[in-house]
Amino acid sequence: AEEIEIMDAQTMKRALTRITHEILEKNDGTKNLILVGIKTRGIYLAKRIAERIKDFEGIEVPVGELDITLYRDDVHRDTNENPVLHETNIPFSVTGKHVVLVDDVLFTARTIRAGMDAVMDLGRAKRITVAVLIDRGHRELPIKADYVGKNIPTSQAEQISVRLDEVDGIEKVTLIRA
Ligand code: 3GP
Ligand code: 5GP
Ligand code: MG
Repeated sequence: AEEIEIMDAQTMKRALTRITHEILEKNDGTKNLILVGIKTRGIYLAKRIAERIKDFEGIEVPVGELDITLYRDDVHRDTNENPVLHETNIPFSVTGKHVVLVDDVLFTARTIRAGMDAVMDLGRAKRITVAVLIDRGHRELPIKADYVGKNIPTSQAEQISVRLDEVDGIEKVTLIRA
């Protein structure tokens, strides 16, 4: 398989810094802002955005976590994938808040949809938006990202690998071609 580098540590850092500024700009600061990371890497990205907000504004924004994984009855990644919510760790009220859902890669958007459902079950958020490091296309639902690190048009067969220091000990985004 062929692996092509898309982002390195510095471009990832700049993208997250830009996304942070965009969130603060659209939200008019940190008031009523909440970040919710989706399972492994989305959680670390949400924490990094919160760190930057602390640096820029001196305010600590709450970070919640959602564990949503796809249920597969087939080893082959294809259809028959349904997101299942395993755990919700959002120990604060979402009512009246602007909730930013954070994930590493946006693909079909079925995971984001499940995340929206989970947040809406907790209360009436004023607004829910979506931030992702990579948008690889192939949406299967009418959902878009509000904040995007990088758009990478992919084929169905291609895969994006997102590696983060906290999980992988390296900072790198690559495109993997089978
Ligand atoms: P993450 O937990 O960091 O988001 O979806 C579970 C994991 O599988 C994800 O890690 C993601 O990195 C990895 N993954 C890679 N390619 C795909 C894909 O095309 N679909 C899904 N569902 N997961 C993928
Ligand atoms: P969805 O299809 O629901 O948008 O994405 C399903 C889950 O798999 C999400 O958590 C998303 O981040 C992850 N995902 C989808 N495609 C890729 C990919 O190409 N690479 C990586 N690393 N994660 C992916
Ligand atoms: Mg993900």
